[in-house]
Amino acid sequence: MEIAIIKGDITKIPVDAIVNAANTSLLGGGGVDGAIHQAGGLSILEDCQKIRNKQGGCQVGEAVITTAGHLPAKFVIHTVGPVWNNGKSNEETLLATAYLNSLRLAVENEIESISFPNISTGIYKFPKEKAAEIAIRTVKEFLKTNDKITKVIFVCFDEGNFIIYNDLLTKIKI
Ligand code: AR6
Repeated sequence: MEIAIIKGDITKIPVDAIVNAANTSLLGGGGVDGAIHQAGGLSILEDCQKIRNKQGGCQVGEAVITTAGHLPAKFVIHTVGPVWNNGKSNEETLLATAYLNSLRLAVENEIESISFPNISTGIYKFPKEKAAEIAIRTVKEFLKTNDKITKVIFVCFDEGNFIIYNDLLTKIKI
């Protein structure tokens, strides 16, 4: 089992499943969500619309799965991280749940490699260091008891997150 950290654009890195930092509407947006829909094409939005028709979107901390369209992946897993509210709205637990539910959905779909963006650390303003710690801890704990996923890639778009992840990856022991 391998955990890798890459600096770059998540839409360019081949994996079984790319995780998207979506919003509850599943209709796309800015940031990584915009990049994924733009690069993946309309088939992703069509799948999102089917999910909306069935269950009305995706709650914070939940995850849903769609085609990956033109992306170099089989699936996109859309999860919704919390908006940072000074730690007063259960944001830390909700962020961990977003990672966990994405990993569970990956296992259910026999996904072996999965890439994560730094969920909630852009438009949703979650403090980067705290978010990285939660992401790394949740993934490490999950991999300890699951051997179906063999590779997890944290894709950092900005230099700040890249430095934080590299610093924390070996420091966080489970
Ligand atoms: N590849 C990898 N990471 C990226 C890319 C990319 N192409 N583009 C941005 N990032 P954000 P959030 C990083 O704002 O904070 C959307 O409008 C970015 O540097 O995309 O969870 C949704 O529809 C940051 O570190 O997501 C929601 O409304 C990380 O991705 C809302 O934004 C997350 O930033 C979600 O906000």
